[in-house]
Amino acid sequence: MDMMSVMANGKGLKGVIGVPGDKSISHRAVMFGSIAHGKTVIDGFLPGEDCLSTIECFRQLGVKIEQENDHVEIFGKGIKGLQEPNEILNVGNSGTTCRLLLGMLANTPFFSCVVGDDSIAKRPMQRVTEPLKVMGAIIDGREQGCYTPLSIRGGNLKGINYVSPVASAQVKSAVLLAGLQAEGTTTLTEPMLSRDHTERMLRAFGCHLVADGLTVSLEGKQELQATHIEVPGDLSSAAFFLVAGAIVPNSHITIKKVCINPTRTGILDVLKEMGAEMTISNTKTHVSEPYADIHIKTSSLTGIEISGETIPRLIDEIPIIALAATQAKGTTIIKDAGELKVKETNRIDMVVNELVKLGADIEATEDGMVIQGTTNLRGNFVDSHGDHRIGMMLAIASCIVNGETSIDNSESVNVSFPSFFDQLEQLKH
Ligand code: SPQ
Repeated sequence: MDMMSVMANGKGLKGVIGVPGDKSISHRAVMFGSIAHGKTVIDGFLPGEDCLSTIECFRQLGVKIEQENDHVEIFGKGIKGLQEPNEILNVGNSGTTCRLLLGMLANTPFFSCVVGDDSIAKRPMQRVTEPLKVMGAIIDGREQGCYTPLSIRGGNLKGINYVSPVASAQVKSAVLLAGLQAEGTTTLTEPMLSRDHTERMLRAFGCHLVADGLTVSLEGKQELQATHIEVPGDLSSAAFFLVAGAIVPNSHITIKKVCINPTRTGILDVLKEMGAEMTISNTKTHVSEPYADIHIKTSSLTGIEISGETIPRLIDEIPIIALAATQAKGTTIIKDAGELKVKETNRIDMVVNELVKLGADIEATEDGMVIQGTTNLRGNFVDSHGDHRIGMMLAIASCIVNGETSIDNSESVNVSFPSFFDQLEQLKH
């Protein structure tokens, strides 16, 4: 358990940086490359713990994968090239690995067991095991297959017309990946649009699918063909430095090549609405994912309400938005975000508990939080509770507090952003 002590230096954060590759895209590039025919090359891969868990699981399924930093080569032999694993597949802390892997294993005519860490054991898996069972997969596990450890025997699936009760990219992706090899058509409709990296990347691997509003549909028995994926920077990682740039006095930060897929850019809309002075330039597209450079400087922020369809577009950024709200004039209300309770931690409770320790005026509600600004935060002992996004939010908070902040379990940042503390230091000089 690492303890990190951070102090504000009063000089502001300045510089031009890049952030590591997008986590959602990195996972999918490894997974789709593993079931495609031929050699898939990934550049800009995120070598964080979550994506390395995905690589390890597919190696155990018999796929040859070579990885050096952000360069990955995958020698795929199609979905039928996957082999029954000898050992239990361990997804570590990664919900994406767990749920998308289950969707793929629903296709494979062999037996697998999936486990993860203590956090994964608390996250609901029924949201994917239920539709996969309806399609024909044989799944069991703790509490009737709702929680890990899970066992799965796949194969002989039938397409499904599934109306998902949650706006979740992991549910959508698991069902589509199962549908890829099923008999007939698979259609999924979600209540609000979740991130669409699976749809974009499946097309890049040669799959035909139809996306129309909230409904996605594909025919079964499709084979994927290897391709080259360049992963743009992760906006969810950039978000920590964007908020830092806005709230730390005397700051100017430019972040290069950040993914600006519209299903992920809720944070940019919210920062603009709060009054952040931010510009977006050099917009380009690679394998249907748009990316751009984002510049932000110290800004005067105002509280706003964040709710409804915006929530899935910024769900992972709510911890850092809550910190921004402590420095915004007036009230910020975050609603319709009950999904935060089933992330790596209960992120409503964790954000509120830890920010209260720093002196924030913040209250939890049933499906979000209410924050009054502006408050002068003060240093204290805080804890990431093993949640990477809480750890990084607290590290940015420590740049504006009076006094020293000690963050327990700070190593959790390695899940999605191993170079986070080094890059934060770089911006301080
Ligand atoms: O992979 P994991 O652990 O679920 O990661 C998180 C995160 O904060 O990094 C959530 F805890 O991101 C999810 C995100 O919340 C990644 C993801 C994806 O890549 O498909 C989708 C979102 O979850 P959901 O519930 O919409 O499927």
